[in-house]
Amino acid sequence: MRCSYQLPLVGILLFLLIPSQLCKICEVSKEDLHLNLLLNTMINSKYTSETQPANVLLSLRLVGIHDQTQTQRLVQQVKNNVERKDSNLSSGQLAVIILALGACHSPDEIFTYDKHLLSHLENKFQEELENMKAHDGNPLTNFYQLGLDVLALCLFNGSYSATEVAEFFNHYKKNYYFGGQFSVDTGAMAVLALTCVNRSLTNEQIKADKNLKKIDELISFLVEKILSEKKENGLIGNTFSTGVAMQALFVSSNYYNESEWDCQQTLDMILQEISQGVFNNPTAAAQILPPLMGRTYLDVEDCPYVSGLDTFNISNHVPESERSNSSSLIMVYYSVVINETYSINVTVPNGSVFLDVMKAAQKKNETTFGFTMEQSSWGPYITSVQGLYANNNKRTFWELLSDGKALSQGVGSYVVHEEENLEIRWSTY
Ligand code: B12
Ligand SMILES: *[C@@H]1O[C@H](CO)[C@@H](O)[C@H](O)[C@H]1NC(C)=O
Ligand SMILES: *[C@@H]1O[C@H](CO)[C@@H](O)[C@H](O)[C@H]1NC(C)=O
Ligand SMILES: *[C@@H]1O[C@H](CO)[C@@H](O)[C@H](O)[C@H]1NC(C)=O
Ligand SMILES: *[C@@H]1O[C@H](CO)[C@@H](O)[C@H](O)[C@H]1NC(C)=O
Ligand SMILES: *[C@@H]1O[C@H](CO)[C@@H](O)[C@H](O)[C@H]1NC(C)=O
Ligand SMILES: *[C@@H]1O[C@H](CO)[C@@H](O)[C@H](O)[C@H]1NC(C)=O
Ligand SMILES: *[C@@H]1O[C@H](CO)[C@@H](O)[C@H](O)[C@H]1NC(C)=O
Ligand SMILES: *[C@@H]1O[C@H](CO)[C@@H](O)[C@H](O)[C@H]1NC(C)=O
Ligand SMILES: *[C@@H]1O[C@H](CO)[C@@H](O)[C@H](O)[C@H]1NC(C)=O
Ligand SMILES: *[C@@H]1O[C@H](CO)[C@@H](O)[C@H](O)[C@H]1NC(C)=O
Repeated sequence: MRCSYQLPLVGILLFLLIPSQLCKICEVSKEDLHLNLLLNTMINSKYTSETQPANVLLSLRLVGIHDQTQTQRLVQQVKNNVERKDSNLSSGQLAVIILALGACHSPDEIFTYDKHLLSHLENKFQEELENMKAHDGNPLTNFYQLGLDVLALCLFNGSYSATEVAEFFNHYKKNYYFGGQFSVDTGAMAVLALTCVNRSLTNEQIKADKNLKKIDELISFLVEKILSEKKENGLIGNTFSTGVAMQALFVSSNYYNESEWDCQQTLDMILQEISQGVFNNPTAAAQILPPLMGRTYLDVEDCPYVSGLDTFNISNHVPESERSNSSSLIMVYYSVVINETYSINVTVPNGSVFLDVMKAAQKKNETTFGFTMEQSSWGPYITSVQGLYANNNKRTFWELLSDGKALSQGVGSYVVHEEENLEIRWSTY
């Protein structure tokens, strides 16, 4: 059971009556210095993709940190992007934008785009479902984005069919898995979306709704899966899925026993990772901040005012990734694996990232090592190598590995080591 500070007075009185051990408070105080690090990354990073400012805006608003200058800057960037990219936005990108513009906006601020953007999202969500019917259950994007879609439609009163949601989220369970491995991020986003749908169905008092039962069972299944991905050290899935997993567990506490999750341990582990600079990407930082402060994406209409940005000690330096500045060179092995393996040895400055290795190889042989990429909220994403493109309808992608093990970071962040065996492999998920 989660106690939240935003409860009305009655809630606070109840809280005082409940024996304290029943109430798992798992959040950091706003004086915690880790927050400075996250905020610095969120605010001072140079954004390289459309969805980064939207993720940052959503995060700041949810946790109740307000700063007029920053908010205006972010809102403007988000709106510019919508206008520029409009029809090219994926469903989930549009959903994040709607969440960001709509969450906790002040009463004097008109949420101008609401109707237009929502109907746009309704269409995009339908296109995802159509694609699933036509392509063996594969959405245009992925189930994480379908979760975001339903969440935004549900929270802002867009129209969607609860029957379709119950049906599709249940029937095509393969979408919760990548390469046989349960995707915690995906399952947790679905729990948030389904919980919203559950609440609105329950509010509308369609108690006998058969969808409720299906949704209830599905949440239960997903929560169990998420908890089964809990690691010894407290992380759930990996470092980057833990935030959204925490959110899912906050809102679904009547689906598991208190003894099944030590929230404090998870929190401590995350704080340790923050100190080590692991959350140095604005999207990563934006995703972890709300759960650290006990907030979830379902709280968009229930916004506290915590403080202004000026109470935090944020430098105005662009956070630098800790790249070694030495002029020493290192040699790494690099292979492109399709049906055949194409190998090369390349020499790069110490401190280089995977992408630098790919560029060096490409320079040596464009035909064999040529590649394309797209900017995304997590940095550069590899879309093709040797002209062979990843395809969501076929569930194909370019997988990154080191010494045969899949990496948990992308080409723009992963720092390579001397004599490391790097590989980019044509795979299915
Ligand atoms: C779906 C998904 C995938 C799909 C993407 C294709 C598809 N069908 O959509 C698949 C399974 C192919 C995939 C691959 C990879 N992924 Co992935 N993926 C996700 C997931 C669950 C959702 C992404 C999404 O749609 N976001 C919402 C939309 C609105 O934002 P977006 O920026 O427009 O989304 C795009 C990018 O996120 C991009 N993308 C997906 N994964 C990754 C990873 C990196 C490093 C980058 C730069 C981009 C990227 O695909 C999205 C659709 O176009 C996220 C979880 C999360 N918390 O975001 C993990 C996540 C982003 N992936 C991750 C990783 C590590 C990878 C891989 C590097 C794994 C590997 N060893 O090969 C590869 C990417 C390699 C490459 N080619 O560059 C990590 C990134 C962590 C980090 N610090 O960088 C995450 C956070 C999962 C995790 N918890 O570890 N992924
Ligand atoms: C949409 O994307 C396509 C291909 O990626 C590009 O050619 C086109 O210019 C884009 N349109 C807009 C409005 O950005
Ligand atoms: C959605 O509808 C509910 C009930 O009709 C209402 O309480 C809520 O304020 C609405 N939310 C938005 C964002 O319009
Ligand atoms: C979902 O709905 C069921 C039945 O109305 C209810 O028992 C359950 O508590 C709800 N779950 C959440 C997370 O709201
Ligand atoms: C919680 O534990 C009790 C007894 O230990 C058990 O009966 C119950 O099924 C458990 N609930 C869940 C959701 O696991
Ligand atoms: C703010 O942080 C910097 C280092 O990041 C430190 O040197 C400085 O003392 C801090 N100031 C306050 C008021 O805490
Ligand atoms: C590369 O840099 C790291 C520290 O950044 C150092 O530990 C390592 O010894 C360096 N390797 C070489 C070969 O210079
Ligand atoms: C890093 O290298 C740049 C240029 O090569 C130099 O200007 C800078 O002073 C170096 N920084 C450190 C900390 O060595
Ligand atoms: C890999 O080899 C198989 C069997 O020879 C073939 O069917 C397939 O098209 C090849 N894949 C690629 C990407 O070349
Ligand atoms: C790369 O270097 C290793 C050891 O230095 C050598 O065994 C291997 O044959 C080289 N590979 C290529 C493709 O040059
Ligand atoms: C690139 O590699 C291919 C074999 O993978 C080879 O046939 C070709 O000659 C190479 N080109 C150059 C410029 O080295």
